[in-house]
Amino acid sequence: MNTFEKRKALVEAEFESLVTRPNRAIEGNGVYERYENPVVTPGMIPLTWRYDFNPATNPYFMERIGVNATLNAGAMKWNGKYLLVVRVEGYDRKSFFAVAESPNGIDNFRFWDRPVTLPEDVVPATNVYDMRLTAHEDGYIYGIFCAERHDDSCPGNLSAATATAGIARTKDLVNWERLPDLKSKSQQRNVVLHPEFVDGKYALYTRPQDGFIDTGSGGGIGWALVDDITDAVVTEEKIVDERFYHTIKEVKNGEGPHPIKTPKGWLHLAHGVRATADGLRYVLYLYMTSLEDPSKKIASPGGYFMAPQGEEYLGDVMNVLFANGWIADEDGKVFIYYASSDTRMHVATSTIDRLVDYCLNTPEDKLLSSKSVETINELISKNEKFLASGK
Ligand code: M1P
Repeated sequence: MNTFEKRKALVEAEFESLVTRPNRAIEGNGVYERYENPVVTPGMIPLTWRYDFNPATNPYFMERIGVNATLNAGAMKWNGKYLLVVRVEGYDRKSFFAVAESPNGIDNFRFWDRPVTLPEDVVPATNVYDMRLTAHEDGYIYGIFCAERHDDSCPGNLSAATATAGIARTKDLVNWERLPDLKSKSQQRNVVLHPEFVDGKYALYTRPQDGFIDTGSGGGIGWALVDDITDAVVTEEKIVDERFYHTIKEVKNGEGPHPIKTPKGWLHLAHGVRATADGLRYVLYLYMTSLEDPSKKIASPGGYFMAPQGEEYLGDVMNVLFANGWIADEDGKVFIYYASSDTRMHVATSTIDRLVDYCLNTPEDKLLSSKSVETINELISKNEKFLASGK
């Protein structure tokens, strides 16, 4: 065997063993189970996207196009399969979207033949990422994502950028129609389309921010009603889930995937960010809003729901969990897809019942250490009474 054949055989065998590696649940805290292996990694990107298979033009069977990270995936069930619309980031730092499909939601994810070809808006975006998928009751599947461009009002500053919500829609996840980017008085990232009309309008979870990174005066996760999704304009924005001093979401927060409708309210997954001496820390948290008014918060469990653990701490941007995709099955099982440290995708599983129980029975953050002690003492007293009763 020559070099080309030897390397090709080796690379193909490694790829196949990675893609078909079975995954196993790890017992957790009762709220959810993590899994042993990540579900999508750069090594699972199809070899035909990365290698030139012609020995005449690639005699060493070298990788020609590298993928740095597979992260922040939108998710949905489609024709009985679990689909992720993964943010794939090349060695060139450009992100794009690609669909990966699994028969069971926990392993055997394989990418479709080609990445998503997304039409541009009038002004092309330098980078696109973090798509939230919504199968809306109007019959379309929407993908809302961040469209990033250089901020040309700062010509001397190569790092000045703007974040806008890009909007595209599809009926088959292959052919995408690009709609104009969301118009809003502030920059926007983490914009998510609610799956139902509200008062006959499209409803968006927003994240107003003063700058590209800084949310500044943008008080948290917002809510805006839009008349026409083909020319979406935010006129009024109210804050649904606000930020607070000395909490997991002191610096910023953002809606994850669109909320899941449950008999007790809309169940939301979001990320919260706080500053540490070592940089920003991103964790996941849950909250619930009312079925009658999805912009009205009815449950706010204190603290984080999931935070980085073990190898999840390590990656391009350390100490980050970020989720913009989850799938609720008909039997109530929930697949939570999250990325760790902007590098790879994982899954955790739970059920709607357990997540709602978590939201309704986890004490709220009462914003003072003394109140946290009071809350713990209440649980201890309740337990002492119950255990003494001998039941
Ligand atoms: O690096 C962590 C995350 O930072 C941004 O999220 P946010 O706008 O909430 O700060 C995004 O760039 C996201 O893609 C990234 O994972």
